Amino acid sequence: TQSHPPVTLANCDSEPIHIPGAIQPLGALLAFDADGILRFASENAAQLLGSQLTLGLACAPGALPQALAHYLETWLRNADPIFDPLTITLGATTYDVIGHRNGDGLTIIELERRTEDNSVADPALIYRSIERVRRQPDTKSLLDSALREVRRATGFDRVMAYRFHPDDSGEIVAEQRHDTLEDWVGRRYPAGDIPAQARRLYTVNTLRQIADAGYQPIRVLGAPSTSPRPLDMSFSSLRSVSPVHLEYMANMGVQASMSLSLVIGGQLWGMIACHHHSPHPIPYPARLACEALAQVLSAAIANIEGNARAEDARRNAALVSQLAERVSASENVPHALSCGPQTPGSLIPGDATLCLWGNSVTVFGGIAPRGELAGILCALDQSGQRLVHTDNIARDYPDLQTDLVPYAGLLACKFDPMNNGWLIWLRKEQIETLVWGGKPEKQYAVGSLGPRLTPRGSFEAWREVVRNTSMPWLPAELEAADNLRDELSHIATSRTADVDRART
Ligand code: BLA
Repeated sequence: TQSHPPVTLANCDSEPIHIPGAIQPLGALLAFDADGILRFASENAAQLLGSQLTLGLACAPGALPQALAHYLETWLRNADPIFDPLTITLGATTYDVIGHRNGDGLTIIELERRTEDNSVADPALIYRSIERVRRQPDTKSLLDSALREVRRATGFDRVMAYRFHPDDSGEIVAEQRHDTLEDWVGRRYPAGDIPAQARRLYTVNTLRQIADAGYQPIRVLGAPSTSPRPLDMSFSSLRSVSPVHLEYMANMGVQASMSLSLVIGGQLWGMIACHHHSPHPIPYPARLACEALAQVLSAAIANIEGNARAEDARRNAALVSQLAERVSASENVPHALSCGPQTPGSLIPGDATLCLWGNSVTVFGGIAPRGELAGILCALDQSGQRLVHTDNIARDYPDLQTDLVPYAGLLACKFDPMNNGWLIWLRKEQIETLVWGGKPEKQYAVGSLGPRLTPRGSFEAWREVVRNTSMPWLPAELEAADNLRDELSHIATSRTADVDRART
């Protein structure tokens, strides 16, 4: 019997999708080295060009159409990584000539058959689309507007905004769709649906299409050489896609897709993902228009989110210094914190906010937990962290669960060790219903590629009720707590020093 290596998520993450050795049959591919030697060609290239091509040699004079030969000659010599656009006509067919240099310094030239030519790529229309998107005031309307424009330019059945969560799972946050299709907004998909190497590639190559998921790949052959290195197709438009992903599309009932990356601060923030239920090639100029739109959209989201973060940080800083002033003007720390309209509870939203000072407990808002606060904090102090926080007490501090009833989330910090001074914020359970696009468990199977994780067979909505968790403590909230702790502990330290000086 044959023994298979254990199936792990690594099977999925390690598929080398940048070197598939094949293209989608929408055209042909040629790759030349710096000396103009043809190193790789798709099996259909000679036939498409109607000429003889020999791997390992420069193209014979006349082997390439004149415009293409000229293009090749120009770009072999030009170091500019952004090649000019070109279209050529061979017989009755128009091709977009799409050139780039790959990571190994090879010049890759792809000829992509131009399907029907609509006028979406009219510069005036592109400008109008971009202008419509750019004027939206918030992320939601930006996304809605961009999806409308992408759908108008491409005619896809469904155009979705897919946003990544911190754990790399994703959620459909907006969509434009054909009337007959189900509403998918709010559906979640596990991280493994877009494995790590694909997310990495999509961060740098921001546009891809699968014109017909039922295609027969065309092999890309390499010149015989002493060190055969596969062709790096990371930035190729015709790159043949992962068979696992094609299986996924088939399971979803999707025949064609296109996706555009939304990259913010070098990170994949999300994608615009498009579906069609029949083959649906998008002409190259229309894809470029969509890509320009996605870049404007990413910049606009970055701007809005950056402004919101800066505004929150300003508000929090003002509040922290106001609280610190009150505390430094008073001997009674808990009273100083609670005596104004603004308390530590105003800094971070929660269901209860408390201060422990010596043995006294002050409640700024809400009700104290069931157990004795000093004992709870003493147990938390063992961790030695500056900030203790969890959105799932039952999971992270099971021994404290009954003492902390009725709360599920806790954020605590010690600001004065001499006086056992603590601040603590508490949040109640927030029962969350996640609607997954299919049950998110991995299925193990031995397929044609050996043992691996296969995509889900069913994409029927599957509900998971998440218990015992509170709203998460956001990075900005943790920072606000840390800033307040910092100010209060400075005050406490200088008071201790004053007391020490008075004694000596
Ligand atoms: C790629 N997975 C993708 C892509 C999307 C998704 C959008 C980009 C390619 C494209 O544009 O079609 C995921 N598509 C989705 C999701 C929705 C959608 C979440 O429409 C929701 C509506 N996928 C799996 C498993 C594996 C896997 C288990 O589910 C691996 C074992 C792999 N997905 C996988 C791979 C790619 C991919 C390898 C890269 C495809 C490529 O670019 O070659």
